[in-house]
Amino acid sequence: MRDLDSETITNEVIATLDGVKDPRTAKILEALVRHVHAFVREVGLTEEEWATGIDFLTRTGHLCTPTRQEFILLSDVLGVTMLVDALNHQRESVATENSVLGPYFREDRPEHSHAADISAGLTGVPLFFEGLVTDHMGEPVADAAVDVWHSDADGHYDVDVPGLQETAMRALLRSDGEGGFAFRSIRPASYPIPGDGTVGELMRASGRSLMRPAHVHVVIDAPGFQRVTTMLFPADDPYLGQDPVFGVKDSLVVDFASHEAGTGPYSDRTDQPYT
Ligand code: MBD
Ligand code: FE
Repeated sequence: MRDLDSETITNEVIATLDGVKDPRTAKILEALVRHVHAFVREVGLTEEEWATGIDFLTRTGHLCTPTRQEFILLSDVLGVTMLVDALNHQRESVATENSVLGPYFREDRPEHSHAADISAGLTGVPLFFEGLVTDHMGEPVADAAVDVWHSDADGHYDVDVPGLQETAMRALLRSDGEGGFAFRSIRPASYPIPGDGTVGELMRASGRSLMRPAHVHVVIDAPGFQRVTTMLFPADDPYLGQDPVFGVKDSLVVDFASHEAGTGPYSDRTDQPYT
């Protein structure tokens, strides 16, 4: 009989990783085993507690569907998403900073033309959104794929708007010859992250608020460039200082300027006028 003390178990599991061919995979798996074992040892995990943990993760997985991504949300509220970002992106870069992708990106988003109204007729404060895609020397990048998505005035993404069947407030745009892109929509509001799943249980158990500051998601992709996954926040939002997913960075907080009715950018557009 071998002596099954706790260190022996850890070492035996790590020894099984000898057959892993790829050195990077071997390193990741070994560290994973060491840290998970150290965690179990440190807290003296009981059998009942581990069963609770497995049940929590199982239910998290069951919540993941094409329109709901509870594991991404879990990564977000545990700060893992922003930790991975911090490790992989240099702060001194002139490039737009990254933020979280979040659980509401959808592959099946419609393509829209420059300055199109993507609100699908939902009511709210009209929003005009313009951006410029450049390289780090400031040269325009034409024909970049620009994904945008955001919530409505109640904080609902299209999939959560009661009674809405259509896709709304999300679009795939292309930057024009000057690197510019634009869309019209309605202004998003601050809102709670989904609290009806396992992440909600975790947040309530730790007394944390679910409220996120309002934001517009932007993901920009162009051949030969690193993807930018980011979002912009209005500077007057009351929740900027307590984002439950740690996605707010100073450089991503911008002025959402107000305009007199009929005087804002693209207010001369008559193809899909606001009412
Ligand atoms: C969101 O809308 C979001 O952007 C993130 C990161 C998490 C939950 C809801
Ligand atoms: Fe979001």
